[in-house]
Amino acid sequence: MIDLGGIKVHPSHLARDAQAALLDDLRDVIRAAPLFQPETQRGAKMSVRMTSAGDLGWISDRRGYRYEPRHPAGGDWPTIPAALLDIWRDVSGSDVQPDTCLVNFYGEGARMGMHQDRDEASLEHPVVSLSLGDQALFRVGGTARGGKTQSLWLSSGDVAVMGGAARLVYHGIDRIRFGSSDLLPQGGRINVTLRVAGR
Ligand code: MD3
Ligand code: FE
Repeated sequence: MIDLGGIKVHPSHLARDAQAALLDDLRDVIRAAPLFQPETQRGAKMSVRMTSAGDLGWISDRRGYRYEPRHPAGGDWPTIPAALLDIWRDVSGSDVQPDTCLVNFYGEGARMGMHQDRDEASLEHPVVSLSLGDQALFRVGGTARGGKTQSLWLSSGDVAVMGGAARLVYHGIDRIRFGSSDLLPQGGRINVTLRVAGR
């Protein structure tokens, strides 16, 4: 386990066969709730495509960021795959179940700027992240914008847990190494985050 400013990273938590099985589960999620490119309040499209599973899903549009009980095209979000709930049970240290699973897809050139995650109703629950596919350069700072940062390449099968003081650190994805993994036949990266958003 690697400690990156309070973020606990478990390298290769998932073996290749478990990664492939989860990818199949996520294909079912994406079939039921297609990926969309969220728009920021200022009207710019994010480069990452997203969808969600669970009782709530994260969306962003001209009205702002928030969790919603339905996909922007209408319809409930699909249920969170059981294999992801197993990972949450194994690493989160929380007895509350996650009610949302955000699926981020990074194609060639996609990135995510530095931000804090604070749209959840209570911020005492941890966030658990799983990386699948191409490697990504993850950057983490402190709880104030603009301070010192540390970087780490995240690889397919890595799991990270953001709890306690690390829950509110600034973080982002600077770039991916497109084509560095053969898990996704067309290349790209999927990151899934499990959260308690509604309580
Ligand atoms: C630190 N996702 O979905 S995962 C996000 O790889 C997000 O797609 C990135 O940032 C990705 O919000 C980074 C690692 C991560 C996820 C959530 C965090 C780090 C975090 C929440 C709080 C602090
Ligand atoms: Fe985040």
